[in-house]
Amino acid sequence: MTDTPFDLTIRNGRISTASDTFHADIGVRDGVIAALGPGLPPGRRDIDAAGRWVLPGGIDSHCHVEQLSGMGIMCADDFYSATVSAAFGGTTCIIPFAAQHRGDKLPDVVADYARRAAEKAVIDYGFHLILSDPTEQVLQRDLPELIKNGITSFKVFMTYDRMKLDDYQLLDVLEVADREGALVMVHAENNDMIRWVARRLVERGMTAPKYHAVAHTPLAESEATHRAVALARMMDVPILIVHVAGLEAVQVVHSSQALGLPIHAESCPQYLFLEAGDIDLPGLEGAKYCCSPPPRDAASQQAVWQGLTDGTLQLYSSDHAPYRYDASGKLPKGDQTTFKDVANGVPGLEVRMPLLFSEGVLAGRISIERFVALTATNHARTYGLYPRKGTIAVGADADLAIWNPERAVTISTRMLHDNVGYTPYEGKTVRGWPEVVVSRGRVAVEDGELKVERGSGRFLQRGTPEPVLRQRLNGNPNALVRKYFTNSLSRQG
Ligand code: DUC
Ligand code: ZN
Ligand code: ZN
Repeated sequence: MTDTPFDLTIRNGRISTASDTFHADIGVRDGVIAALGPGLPPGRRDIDAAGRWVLPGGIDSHCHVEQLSGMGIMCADDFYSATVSAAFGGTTCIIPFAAQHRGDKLPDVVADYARRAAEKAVIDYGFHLILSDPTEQVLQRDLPELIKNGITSFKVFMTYDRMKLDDYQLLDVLEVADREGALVMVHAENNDMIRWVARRLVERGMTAPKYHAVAHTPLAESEATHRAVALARMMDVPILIVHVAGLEAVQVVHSSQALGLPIHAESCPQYLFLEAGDIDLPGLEGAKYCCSPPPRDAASQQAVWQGLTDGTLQLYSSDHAPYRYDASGKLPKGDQTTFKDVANGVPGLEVRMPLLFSEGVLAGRISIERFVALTATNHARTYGLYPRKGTIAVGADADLAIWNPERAVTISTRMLHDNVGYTPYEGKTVRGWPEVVVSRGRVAVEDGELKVERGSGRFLQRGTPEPVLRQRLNGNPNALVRKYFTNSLSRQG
């Protein structure tokens, strides 16, 4: 078999991309898809995918790994456990955050995350920034430099006392993103509405985890979403609203898009499969389900399904924010922990794709092509990785997941590979599972075993996000800020 042109051939699979489904073989050489078609010659390694669906490996563009939260709590997953867990769930690329806390020097923050990821990651990864301290140094020197080095997106918070930017700072950040060619991701919740309600709840002894969902009222989300849209509109720059949870927030995004505004949005499994009622458990158990925004009600779940189906929401990410149900994470004050102290976030890296495959595709809510778009292709396009990642095409990285659509799996903490110690989806049975996962041509997961080495994942320098490129073509030269303060939409990125 020494004269074979391929290191790996995957034959007889049913392949889906974001636009097409067809039967073909895939020939892989040097980590890249080298051929696609019927009857390819055998590879040094041959995988028969008859009866299986061969899909692009997932890209999870919103997850928190080895990151200190705004409250100073370290995530339970490091770059090894997080990337192993991702791979077992069919994800071959992640974009977690390098998080700046106030006073941190941005280049040092990035260097620190880069070093830890390079030592441990088993699949490819990029970074977004989290900006909490947009000083002149950050805005004028650090961000332009980091964007040139392939970190072309950053998240900003409208809530959390220690992370939030005020509207003036948000405008500064949007201006830099526009000038330098980056995409701003917005956590849209009104800090003062949440603080005001939370304080009164605590004063009245209503401290159980379920009150987290009361304090984080859907109005705080929809108000901030609306304000973020207005700020982006004034600056005429695209933004991406992350983790959209509530019906009204979906409506704000939808109506902005109907006006032709470049508003992009993401949602997550917890807003499809959990409800606020899940937080209402005895004792502090509900802390396991506390995330921000919190899961809402059936009408909001339905709105999120609709948004994912009709294109209002382009991305489906895990927002994996892993905290153990103990003093290291969810319960920093033991049995005295109030909902205000609980570390915000739920795990989901490994089950993100199986949940949507089962409840979206096999249950008939979305097509397989839409599944691919929502879990892989749109992430690559949105964050400057396309067409290297996120599709099955000659020349693309061979990042693939071979799904058995017949296999039923009952989700349990025991079978997962993260370090969280619980899953919000314990006991839920899904149909369909990614049995073989290929990362840059290397079989990463097979027969329930990890086949790749710690530290073998690679950092991805990302290009200019497509929303930014589109805005340069379609932006409004008469938008207030463009008309008076900038000359052109066609800047270098
Ligand atoms: N926002 C996130 O994106 N993840 C976890 C917590 C939060 O507030
Ligand atoms: Zn957030
Ligand atoms: Zn998050």
